[in-house]
Parts: sequence; structure tokens; C-alpha cells
Amino acid sequence: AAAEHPLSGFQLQSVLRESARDKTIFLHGKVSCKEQSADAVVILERAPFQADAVSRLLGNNPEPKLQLKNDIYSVYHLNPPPELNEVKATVIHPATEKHIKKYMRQELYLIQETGEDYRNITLPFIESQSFSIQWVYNILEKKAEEDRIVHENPDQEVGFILLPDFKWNQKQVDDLYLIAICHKRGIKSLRDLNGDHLPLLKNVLQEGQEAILKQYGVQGNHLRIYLHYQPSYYHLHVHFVALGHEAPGITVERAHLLSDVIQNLEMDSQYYSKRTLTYTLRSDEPLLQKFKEAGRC
Ligand code: M7G
Repeated sequence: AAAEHPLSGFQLQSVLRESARDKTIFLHGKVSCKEQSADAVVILERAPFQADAVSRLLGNNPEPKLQLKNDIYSVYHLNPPPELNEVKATVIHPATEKHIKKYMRQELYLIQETGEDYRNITLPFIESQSFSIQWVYNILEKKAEEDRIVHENPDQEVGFILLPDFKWNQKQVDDLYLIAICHKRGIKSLRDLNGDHLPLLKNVLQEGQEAILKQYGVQGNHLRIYLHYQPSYYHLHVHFVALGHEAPGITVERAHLLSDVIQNLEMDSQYYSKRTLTYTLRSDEPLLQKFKEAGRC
């Protein structure tokens, strides 16, 4: 049975992190399959409420249990019907050490990476790593998630694919989350962008907003559209997230608004190869070690 889906053979090793506020738990486990055992990361998340389903939860609830009543205040426990009690499970299997560490809560350090630091420390480090972006190529080559594509501009220089991020269950637009993945290969991150990429970036901004309005009825001024630096995956992609949704990774030191990126490149086409970029690294990240060795933090 374990071969059918990795959840059935999952044996818990440790809780990497949990958040009562976000209703999520991050688990590290082993999955045994054909006498082999591989690491797995499983993220469990309670689904957000859908406005159109709450009347079923309130009106038809057979036996709400009263917990507390005081003056005009009362608290009940409800028993939701199964379809409103969904738990989303994201599975990474087989998971690498880097996946496991990514979800572990750890002390953070702020790095101020100059253009020179990037060329001397960060770039050689990224190039020495083999963190697979096969999932990105699968999307671009229509080998995976083809049925989920919301919009495509097929041009290999200035085109991209827009599709739901796997963080989003697509059931409500409150936590809408899509990613635009550019067709052009070799643009690792924000650092590689220059004035030549403006047509690509403008297409992503313009066509991405239009497609989301058409498909989901969400206006561009209700979207937070940004790139991460550092990203987890070094192939250029842009996050499109509902403005009201506090997605992980929208901190000031990680998210760079696409509209700002475009303006900066319009003012100076070499902007991102020159300026100091600030970001955090976790205490066990090898890149932090490289900065320490170079006496840069
Ligand atoms: P990132 O800025 O490189 O790193 O974004 P982050 O994951 O630390 O934010 C990559 C984005 O791609 C994230 O929002 C992921 O949730 C999303 N993502 C990752 N994978 C492996 C997949 C996938 O297989 N399919 C889809 N649709 N999205 C993914």
C-alpha cells in the first residue's frame, strides 16, 4: 500500500515546526517502500473557511456544544460535516536534508549581501549546489500540472506560465496564490535581472493580472505581486498572492514587489547586480557558513 501513496507508510520521526495561529504542522517522517526507507516531509494544514459553506455549518449543525455563556457572550463547539473538515496534506517524498531543514524552526541571521559578495560567495555556492528544479521544468514542458495552467505566453524569451501555487487549494480567493514561471532558462534570481528582462517582467505583471481578473475576478490592486530573494528554487518565478493573505515569505527582507523591480531596472539596468540586498539565513545554512568564512558576517 505504501507504494500507492507515501502517506500510508509514513512513520513520524519528529515535528519540525507547528503553528497554532496558522493551523499547520510540519512533520518529518520515514516512508518505507519495497524494503527501502526514504525521508519525507508532510505539511498538514486546516483548510480556510468558505463563506458559502458557513450556513451549512451553523444552520444545520445537529448539536452545537455550549462551552461558555456570560451575558451577551457565548462560545460553542461545532461538529463540521466531513466536507467542511478538510485537512490539506502537502507531501515531499523523497525529501532531501535541505527540505527538512527548510521547515525546521531555527535562529535567523541577517545578511547584507553586496554585489561583490554575490559574485564571490553566493554565486559559487549556488552553482555548487544540486537542489533540483525538475518540478519547474516539468511544468514548462507540460509533463506535470498541465491541467492547472491558468495562462501561458509561450514565447521562450518573454513568455511564462501562470498556475496555482501548491500552497493554494483553489477553493476560496481569500488566500489566492499563483506563481508565474518564466520560460527562459538560466535566470536564477533577482540578481540576474537587468534592463533586457523588462519586456518579460512587464508581460508577467500585465498578463498575470489580466488572467487572474478573468479567471478569479480578483483585481490587480488586490494582489501582492513579488519575487523572493533568496528564492528556494533558482529559476525565475513571481508570486501572485491575495493582498489580504499573510503568506509565508512576505517579510520586508525577502519579498521584492515586481512593480518596484521594474521601476528600479528602468532607472538603472544594472541595479540588481550592484546593490546590497538584505535577507535572512537560518543558522545551519551552508551559505551562512560561507559568509562567516569570508568574514562578511
Ligand atoms: P520560492 O520563492 O523559490 O521559495 O518559491 P519558497 O518555497 O521558500 O517560497 C517557490 C514557490 O513554488 C513556492 O511558493 C512553492 O509553494 C511553489 N512550489 C514549489 N513546488 C515544489 C511546487 C510544485 O511542485 N508545484 C507548484 N504548483 N508550486 C510549487
